[in-house]
Amino acid sequence: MNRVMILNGPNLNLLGVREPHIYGTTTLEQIRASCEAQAGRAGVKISFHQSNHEGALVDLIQSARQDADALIINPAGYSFTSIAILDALKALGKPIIELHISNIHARDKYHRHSVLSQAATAVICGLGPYGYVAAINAAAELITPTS
Ligand code: CA2
Repeated sequence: MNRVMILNGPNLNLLGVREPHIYGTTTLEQIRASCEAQAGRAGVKISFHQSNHEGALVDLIQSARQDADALIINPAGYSFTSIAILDALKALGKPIIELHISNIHARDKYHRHSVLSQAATAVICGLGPYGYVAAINAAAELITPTS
């Protein structure tokens, strides 16, 4: 079965708890549950992670070279700063979907330009928690194209 690693960056453990006007009321645990359900429908196996630490995210991206067939990453605040995560993504050699819950292009100037998008196969933003469901379908399609 194809394997999709889902990575969540700093502060996403606070989803549903703080700033619901921006990030909504859905918790990361609820998102994990919807990812598990969608993985079953899409016929892929997922691993789901969250870390507040840049190096831990780099380690997980490196492990995806052996442990995954595609990567979905919501890099959160590291989207706008992390050359270390960019380098790890560039070395992955597998489909990468960069995901944001909010529409980063409609945000303030600090949240508009992701330095990681150049390494992504595709970028999904602004769909809310449904973006994770869409990203799992897209990852399955990128691993095994149906058309
Ligand atoms: O929309 C997204 O998914 C973001 O990646 C979330 C990041 C933000 O820096 C990006 O611009 C867009 C921030 C995640 C912080 O999550 C929080 C959740 C609740 C309360 C506080 C922060």
